[in-house]
Amino acid sequence: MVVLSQHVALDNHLSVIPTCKPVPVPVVDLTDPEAKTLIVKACEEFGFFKVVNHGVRPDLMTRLEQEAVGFFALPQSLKNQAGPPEPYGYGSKRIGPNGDVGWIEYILLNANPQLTSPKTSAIFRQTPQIFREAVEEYMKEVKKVTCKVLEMVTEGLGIEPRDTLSKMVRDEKSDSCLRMNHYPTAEEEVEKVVKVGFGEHTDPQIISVLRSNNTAGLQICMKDGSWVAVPPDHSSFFINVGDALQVMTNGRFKSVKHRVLADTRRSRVSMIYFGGPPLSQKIAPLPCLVPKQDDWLYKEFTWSQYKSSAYKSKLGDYRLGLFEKQ
Ligand code: GA4
Repeated sequence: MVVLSQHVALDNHLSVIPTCKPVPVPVVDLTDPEAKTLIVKACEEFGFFKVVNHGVRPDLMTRLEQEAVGFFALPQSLKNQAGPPEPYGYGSKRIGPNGDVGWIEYILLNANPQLTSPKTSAIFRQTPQIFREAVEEYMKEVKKVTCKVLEMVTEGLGIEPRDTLSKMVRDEKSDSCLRMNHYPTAEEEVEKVVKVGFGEHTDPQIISVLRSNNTAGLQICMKDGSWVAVPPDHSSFFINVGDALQVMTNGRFKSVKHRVLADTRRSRVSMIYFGGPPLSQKIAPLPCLVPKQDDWLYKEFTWSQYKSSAYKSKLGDYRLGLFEKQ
């Protein structure tokens, strides 16, 4: 990783001076017998790691990327028919309902096919059937990786049964979603600067699994508040701890703050699977990790309560604050 300077200009343009202090991104080989120990360590230290030997066929990743690129290349008027997102559908520049903006266009899909909204159907109306198939195949595979990682987490932490976390994502009512982001290039010469693509935030769900093309942009925030750039790697997945997992581990794992700074000379395409629990799932520190309720740092809440609270917040807000015990 490369440490970048801290100043972010208010007009959404950035001047970035790399200081090139290398920080190792933890890399976990999922076939390594030590993987579970390394995952726990990475979740404690960074809330973030890269996964190799994950078993997802590279052609599934590139196929979805190509289909997404094809969708984003459609005329704006066609894409707009699938938007604005509420929260699913096509979005451009606006992120969420509370005034956040970025140099980005995106598609947000609910992973549960039973919950397709009119906006999601509009996405697939504009594109050939193979886009829908690419999404479905990719989601099936990335969900397996998500569950495998979550089972390594439970094993590494000594939580029983080992599907305590993965069953929340495997549940047919799981509120997981897939986001496909396009950080476009700029046409105007004056626009050819680094811009905030996706402002700093933490992910509300349990765990997020990101794959991008080979264009840089993702940065994570370290415990000391410094930002580090994550070198892109189109054949690996990047995993980050979400707010719900921070709560269930009573703060032992940190939901990592991250952002995307878009270099407008190269387009970046990413797809992120957010592993979320069913809406009715109760989220609280896991009793096997923290038996005494007095030691809980968070109140118990349902995923549905957390999600509605998140949608009332701005991207950069500290959303867990409302759920902390005094
Ligand atoms: C951040 C993580 C996911 O991309 C997301 C985002 C969601 C949205 O874009 O609709 C939110 C954001 C994310 C957190 C706060 C709220 C909701 C935008 C926003 C301002 C899909 C999610 O689940 O939460």
